[in-house]
Amino acid sequence: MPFRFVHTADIHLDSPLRSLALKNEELADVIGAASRAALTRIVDLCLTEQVDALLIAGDLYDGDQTSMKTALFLARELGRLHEAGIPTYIIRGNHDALSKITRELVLPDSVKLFGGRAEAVSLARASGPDIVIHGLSFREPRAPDCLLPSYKPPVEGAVNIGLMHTSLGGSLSHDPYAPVSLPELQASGFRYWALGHIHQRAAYAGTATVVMPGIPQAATSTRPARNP
Ligand SMILES: [Mn+2]
Repeated sequence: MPFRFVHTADIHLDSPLRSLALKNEELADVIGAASRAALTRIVDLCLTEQVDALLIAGDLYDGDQTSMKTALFLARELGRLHEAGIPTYIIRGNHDALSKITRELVLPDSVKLFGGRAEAVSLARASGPDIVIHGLSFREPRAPDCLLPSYKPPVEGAVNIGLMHTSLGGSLSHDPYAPVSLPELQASGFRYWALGHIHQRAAYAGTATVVMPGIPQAATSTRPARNP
């Protein structure tokens, strides 16, 4: 029995667009709604495809600008998955590390929000190998060190999937966020690394399939490129 999932990251739900909003209020409204539309369409996709899980690899929220309205919208959307029996796995990235609303909001039981200590969650399945999902959230917006050594080791005999928010190798002009190299991820014993942070899609085949899904909205990034 195949295990099928949707992996996304960097939704930046209700991210404010300050510079655009100053110039053209109408356009800012349209683009401002894009992050919500993206999440709704991701949930629709999960339902249509009847996947086994949704993975969100950080920056679901956009810091402390978001309100309870944002949180209620999120709870409603993830509630649609909950009703369909599809669990959601979430880690926090640099933009939602300190988000208060995710701490206060009661999400459906089927939503696993990983904390600042690594955890590995086993999925019971009727047939096929066990699936183990590993996650670790940013405790604070800065994460200058590699997080890989903090993850639990892969469970032998199971298919291990890791969620990580990382700038990967990064570039010298950017601050590193939980830097890690592709060879390190490939050698980790995990089967799939569900990454987030860089708003440009990239996928690397190998012993571990490593995927940076990019921002789920259309071409326009809502964040300055320097600090995704
Ligand atoms: Mn990020």
